[in-house]
Amino acid sequence: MSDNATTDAYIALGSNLGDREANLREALRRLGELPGTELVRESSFMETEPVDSPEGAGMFLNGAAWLKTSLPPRGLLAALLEIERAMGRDRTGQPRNAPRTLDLDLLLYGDRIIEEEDLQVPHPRMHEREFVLWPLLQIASKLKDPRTGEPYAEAYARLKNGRTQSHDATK
Ligand code: PH2
Ligand code: MG
Ligand code: MG
Repeated sequence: MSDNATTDAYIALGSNLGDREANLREALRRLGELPGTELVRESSFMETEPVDSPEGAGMFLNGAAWLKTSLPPRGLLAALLEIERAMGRDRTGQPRNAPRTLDLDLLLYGDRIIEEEDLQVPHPRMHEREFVLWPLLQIASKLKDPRTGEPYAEAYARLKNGRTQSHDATK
């Protein structure tokens, strides 16, 4: 569906447990079936090294999705958590960033800035994570950080440069 009460929302998808590709595909299907929600575009999937994860965590498959939705931010967040849960995500007694069948993070909700204990939009670490920005820019290359107005393409370029520069003191 699509009407003038819908908002563009961007979701990061990640999996490093079970059949990762099947998990991401099923998650995309479920996102498109949420009430008042249309899946506008999905990225390809990228295999990435685990970042900030417990020792021995497996490689991730990451992707991104662009939704148009009439769900409010908290309604969308609840729906994401419910999809994670229904697809076997077990959060009980797990260390931070433990391997997971599915992680769905709300990155952006229109231009909204939300600073609450359990919901921060834009996602506070998205601009420093290649595994988020690469698929996101693939589906929406002109997106800007609603706080600073900086194009995410510039944040991504900086990440890439920073990585080579850190190995080359002459630059
Ligand atoms: N998610 C995390 C922590 N680290 N690393 C990769 N490569 N991909 C992720 O999706 C990821 C991560 C927390 O959610
Ligand atoms: Mg995450
Ligand atoms: Mg998450």
